[in-house]
Amino acid sequence: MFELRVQPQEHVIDQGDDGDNFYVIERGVYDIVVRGTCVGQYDNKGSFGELALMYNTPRAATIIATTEGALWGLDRATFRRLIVKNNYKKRRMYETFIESVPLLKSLELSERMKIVDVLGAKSLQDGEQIIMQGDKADCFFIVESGEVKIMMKSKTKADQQDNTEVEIARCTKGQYFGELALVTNKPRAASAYAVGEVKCLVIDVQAFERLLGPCKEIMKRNIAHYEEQLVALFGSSMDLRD
Ligand code: 1OR
Ligand code: 1OR
Repeated sequence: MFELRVQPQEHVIDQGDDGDNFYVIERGVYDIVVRGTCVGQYDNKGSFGELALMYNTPRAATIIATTEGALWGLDRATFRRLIVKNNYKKRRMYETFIESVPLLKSLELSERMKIVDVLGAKSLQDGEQIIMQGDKADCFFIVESGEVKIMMKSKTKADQQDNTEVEIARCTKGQYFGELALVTNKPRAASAYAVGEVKCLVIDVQAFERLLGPCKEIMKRNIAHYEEQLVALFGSSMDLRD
């Protein structure tokens, strides 16, 4: 990889160009611009520029540095040698599992395979925290194996002594969590912990926006159920909406 320093307003990638490099962010904030509109941002972490190299397509977005920044670049040939081969393995490894995830049923096969291309895997030990209530959100999770416990403190009782975490839900194989903050653009509404050994698939917010649009209606319907249960548990649904 080679290091690249960038200045504010510098275009690292222009939409429509051919793909030359893939970039990993060391530092800096970068706007994601599609047809002149800013649709997202990378804030001091993440990577971009993989799509044109993976699928031999023109650059799908313009990436503009908004601060001084530093990037690590990987040239097209090296990227393809390392990543494309790895993606082939990943597709074979996760194909069956991804086909079994109820949330993703409404997608086309090719769309589900694109999800496989971008997903990361995370292994967790018993009791390990995966999400912390109140944190800023940058990814979405699907349980590959094991069980995840969702715990919540009431925000309206935040300054009271008895505000201990209560278990509100469990997620098992094939279920998802961490969508709420991404859909509502709010901090994490609850915490999540591994129960025993857990494997999760992780999708970053940009890929979530790009690939899971068709599944958002299903997620929103489930969020409506959260609100009903919140009223039953804490006596108000303020916590999710405010
Ligand atoms: P690329 O090689 O096409 C532009 O060059 C890069 O921007 C692209 O790879 C991705 O790494 C990154 N749509 C398209 N590209 C995106 C998006 C995106 N987000 C990041 N990139 N989104 C959908 C917009 C309608 C998601 C926006 C949050
Ligand atoms: P997030 O991004 O806010 C915490 O991070 C995740 O816990 C959240 O997304 C959901 O995926 C998950 N209320 C709020 N979040 C819940 C709930 C929930 N259940 C799971 N999560 N309720 C339980 C409904 C069975 C209602 C509150 C009592």
